[in-house]
Amino acid sequence: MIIQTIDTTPFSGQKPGTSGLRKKVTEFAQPHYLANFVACIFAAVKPAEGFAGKTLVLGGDGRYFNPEALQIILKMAAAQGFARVLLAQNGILSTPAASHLIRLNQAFGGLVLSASHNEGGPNGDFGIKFNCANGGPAPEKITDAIYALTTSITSYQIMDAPDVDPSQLGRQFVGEMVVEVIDSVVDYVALMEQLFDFEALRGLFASGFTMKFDAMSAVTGPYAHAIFENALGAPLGTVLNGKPLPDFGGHHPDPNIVHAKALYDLMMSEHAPDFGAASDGDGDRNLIIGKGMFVAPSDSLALLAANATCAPAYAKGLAGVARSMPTSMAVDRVAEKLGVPCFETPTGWKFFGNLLDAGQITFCGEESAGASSDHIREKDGLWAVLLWLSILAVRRQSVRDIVLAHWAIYGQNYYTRHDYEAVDTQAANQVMQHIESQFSALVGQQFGSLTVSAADNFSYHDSIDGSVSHNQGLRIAFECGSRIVYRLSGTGTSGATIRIYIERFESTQNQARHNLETQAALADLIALARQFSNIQALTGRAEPSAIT
Ligand code: G16
Repeated sequence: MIIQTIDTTPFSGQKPGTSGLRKKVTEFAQPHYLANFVACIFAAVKPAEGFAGKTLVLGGDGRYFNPEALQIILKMAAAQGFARVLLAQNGILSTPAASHLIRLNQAFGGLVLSASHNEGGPNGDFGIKFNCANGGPAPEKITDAIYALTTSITSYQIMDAPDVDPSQLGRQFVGEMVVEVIDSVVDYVALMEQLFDFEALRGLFASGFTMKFDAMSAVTGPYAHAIFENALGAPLGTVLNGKPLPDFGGHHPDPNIVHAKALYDLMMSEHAPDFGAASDGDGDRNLIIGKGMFVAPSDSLALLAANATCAPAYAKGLAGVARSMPTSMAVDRVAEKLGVPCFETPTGWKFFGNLLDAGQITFCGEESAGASSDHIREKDGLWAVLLWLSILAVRRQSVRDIVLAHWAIYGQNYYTRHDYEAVDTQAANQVMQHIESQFSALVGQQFGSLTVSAADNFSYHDSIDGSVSHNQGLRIAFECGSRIVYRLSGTGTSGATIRIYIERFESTQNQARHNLETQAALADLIALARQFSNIQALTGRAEPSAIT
């Protein structure tokens, strides 16, 4: 087989965002576009001794352009001298399963082809991210190096070889490189069996407990069938939309109450099962809904931490917890009560990696519907569902009762996120500048019953590797513990998305104010958030595009 050197030119805009590079399929499918980026990844991470003897894990969420991308990457990996690629059968590999496979096989790293919860199909989004040997997303120093290389690349190498058949389990070759096609579900299920008491969970389902899990025609379908219906004995039909489709059946594989509306409506109806859950395109996010009770991701993280000992893997308790900065502070109160540290990191799972590797935290999570533990280095949708089931199996209460009991002990953090999507990038930057320019004037000012106590642009100092990440979101804090946070999304593919996160704390003393309608409970802060940002005048948007 011959290694070809292909001349190319740098493409502008190949800058990795919060989680790898995400662009429209039409952009990725341009000649050399994907290859350029992959070449820059390999160049950025190549060790001095090269890739000889090393293993790469490869797969994705099955979205449009995955099959073509797999073949390109396999031939480029062979040209780079990798010894072996572990390829998920048919390319179907969830992000958490990829993280596990990398760790289990002591691989050099992995490439995951996914744009997560973004829409798929020929006009939808595609994405690619590199995960390191610890199983976690590449840290900023690597993504910065990749970006720098994309601005100067002039050629890449690729093996001139026939395509691999990703449906055939077993060994194939690209040149001298072994391609081992594996069933990625098996190892993941084995890991979940180590963490959770499957016997107890089988008992829960045997007792008549009912559940619906919406796989959203995305990657978790095969994993969910194997775990819930095969291993735990839940009836067939427990898993909805369980077949991964390249266009996710035309739906947006984002597990929130907007895009998983059918599940939400079912859970709010009189036919609701005991428990409802969903996961996203690549299986790292989770949605949890009880009968008549949606559980906000920030609350879910706090509840999982408070009840962690319900699962055997966490019976000894937690070393510490971490949350991304815009995530509500509900988990902070749990950490305080448990007497363990709580870390505040920037948005993006990569920032949890060092804390997990150093054993300083056991659980971490984000408002964007991600939660996980130290079992891997990614967020894990099915893990969150299994931990919830473990809690329900031990406590034998409804989700609603568990949430209400939690608020009675810890108080309640009312929380909402208002997204302004596809805003003109320049206008979005103006909004951020406008907010920041008022910081010194705002501190100490009173607005009705709310007094601003602090305002800053969040910088994160990583205590493990000493790195500092600036510009991670604008925070305005109030004396009563309420907050407004502004951030520009790092995962969108059209224009800019402004996210406004709003939070108010009601203490346990104030039971009368518990369980109010969220938007009503936050109305004064929402009005202030719009006033401080001047968002309507600067962007022309009177209302957000999405409220979650
Ligand atoms: C990715 C990251 C998450 C992060 C989210 C934020 O999620 O993996 O850690 O919270 O992006 O997105 P944004 O920058 O748009 O607010 P995912 O599930 O898309 O990979």
